[in-house]
Amino acid sequence: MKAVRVVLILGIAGLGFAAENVKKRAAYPFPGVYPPVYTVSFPHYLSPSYYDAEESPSYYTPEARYAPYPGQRSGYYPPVPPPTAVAEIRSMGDVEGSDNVQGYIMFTQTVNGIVLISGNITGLTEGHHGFHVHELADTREGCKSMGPHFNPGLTNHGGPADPYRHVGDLGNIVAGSDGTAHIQESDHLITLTGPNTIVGRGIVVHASKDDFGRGGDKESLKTGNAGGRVACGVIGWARPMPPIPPPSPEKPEASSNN
Ligand SMILES: [Cu+2]
Ligand SMILES: [Zn+2]
Repeated sequence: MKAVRVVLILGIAGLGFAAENVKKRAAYPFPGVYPPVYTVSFPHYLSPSYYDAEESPSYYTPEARYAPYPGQRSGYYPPVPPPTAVAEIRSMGDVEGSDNVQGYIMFTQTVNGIVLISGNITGLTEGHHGFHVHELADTREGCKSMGPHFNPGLTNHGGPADPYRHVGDLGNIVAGSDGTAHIQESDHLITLTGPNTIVGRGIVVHASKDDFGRGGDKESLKTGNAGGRVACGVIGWARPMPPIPPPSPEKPEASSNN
């Protein structure tokens, strides 16, 4: 009787493990395409400094509680900082003559899921440069160890506005005659939270213009023929930037008097 009970308990435990594995497989349909990161949580909520008004004044002033993030309606929102990431862009010597390429790129995820991308990259040649999130943050052999474009959906390469594209396809950045690209854009497909997060992956600036998969050859559907990797950076968590002030300085006390 005792033996039967032990077998039963082991059997139930075994079923539990099996169910756990099935769940992981179901949530992650393409094992091997990217590293097995099953849960990625936004760590700022866990950090005491984000709940300390001295350390992080912008989120805990009364004004901040009523300051909507871009795309929000006005009204009360809990003072939660937006997920924010940063990548320090540096040349890794993959392409000759690119040693001076450098800059920072900030990513801020808004409440409607749009990610704002901003920053400046200097030291570029004038013109268009392909700009992508790549699968890995590995720089052991320079930018080329960052692997292919981040592509959890196993699609062809495309432009940022295309319905089918790699998640990492952010298009081109454009450097002026001074070699500086000013980046101020948004993207609907990359995210900082959830299974398709770009945090912990790499961002690459290429030597040539990305043709958005319209080059008519095989390479175009993989890389957009964007050429060598002039610079790259690791995308990691950053301290959130102060919220954007609301369009009108209305406060709840003022509106309750009406
Ligand atoms: Cu790329
Ligand atoms: Zn791509």
